[in-house]
Amino acid sequence: MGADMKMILRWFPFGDDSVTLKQIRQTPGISGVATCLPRAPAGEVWPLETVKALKAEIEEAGLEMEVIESVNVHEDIKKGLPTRDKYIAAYIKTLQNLAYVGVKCLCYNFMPVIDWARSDLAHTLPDGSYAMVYRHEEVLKMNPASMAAAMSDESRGYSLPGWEPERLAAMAGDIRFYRNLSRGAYWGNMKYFLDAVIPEAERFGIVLAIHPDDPPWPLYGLPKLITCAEHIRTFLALNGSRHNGLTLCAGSLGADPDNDIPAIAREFSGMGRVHFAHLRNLRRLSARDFDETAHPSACGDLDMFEILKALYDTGFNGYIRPDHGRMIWGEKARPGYGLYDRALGANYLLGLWEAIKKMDKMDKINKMDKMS
Ligand code: DNO
Repeated sequence: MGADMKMILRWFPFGDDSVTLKQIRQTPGISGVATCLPRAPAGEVWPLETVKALKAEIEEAGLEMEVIESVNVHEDIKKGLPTRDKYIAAYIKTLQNLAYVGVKCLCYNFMPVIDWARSDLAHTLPDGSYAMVYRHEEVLKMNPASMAAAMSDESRGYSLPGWEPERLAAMAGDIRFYRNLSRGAYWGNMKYFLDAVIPEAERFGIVLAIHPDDPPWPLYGLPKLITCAEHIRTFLALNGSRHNGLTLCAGSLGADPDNDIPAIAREFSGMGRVHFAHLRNLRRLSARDFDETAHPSACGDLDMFEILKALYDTGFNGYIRPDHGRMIWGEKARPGYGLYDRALGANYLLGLWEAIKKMDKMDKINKMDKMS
């Protein structure tokens, strides 16, 4: 089967984004958006009427809504509390509603308490652009609550996905809880969730794509599971259905110099288990410090050509989105999610993809010529 991906952009509805659907529609090569209900509390069913209306708005703009990022997993599920069954039932109902309106892929994460962490959301790079950066020592000097406060100060009034108010309110207690939970138990809680949800996802025709932990190392004593190839193997083996898949987040996994991203892409896409790819670049300043950068290989430490080639060679036919962009050309937007740098990134990635595809075609023709 040939590789055929769709390039999409992340977009937040209900006025929670500076970027408009019209702008996205005018960006060459973009077929749709990855979206969500930004303020939907974890554990509650996403109402069918709301997702129908969201889809109608997106389709009216000439775009598709095939990917949702994310439906957050309620903390009681991650903790393995008796109340988890009721939240899992709600999750399944949400999946059903999403599938009903044609959603095909769901990106989610199973990170305890905090979704993603940075020490600064608007660090000035040498070219005068702003980017999100991570300095491990600075993060350790903060506590999750002070980091949350700093993150929301820098969010320009937009909701920060993964830093929802109800999550912050329970943060201190949740962290204490996780410090006493073994990693084995945490894997067990994940399996319990997957074994309940994946058969339903199969029934609804929707694939799940877990997002790796960002950054991919322990923080504040919290368990970090989806951090490297070995753990991804364990994760995929918890439930062998292809509906139990991965979001290949190059930037999250790539922060750890030990992670070989093209090899990871090749292995798991080769198994048909990568359904979504978040492609961004970064510059590592040490094994635990990095700057997010523009997408091209030359701007950071990740080789975007090799990553896309690995996906292409393994017949990837899921969704790709450029990931966090820098803030350039004076744009004021949600950190990481302005239009300009992501549009540049998307078109750079599309250019690489076209070249890889055409080179492959030419190789095949040359081989046939030699045989005849
Ligand atoms: C950050 C994002 C994450 C991601 C979730 C998926 O910018 O990459 O918030 O959407 O981890 O559940």
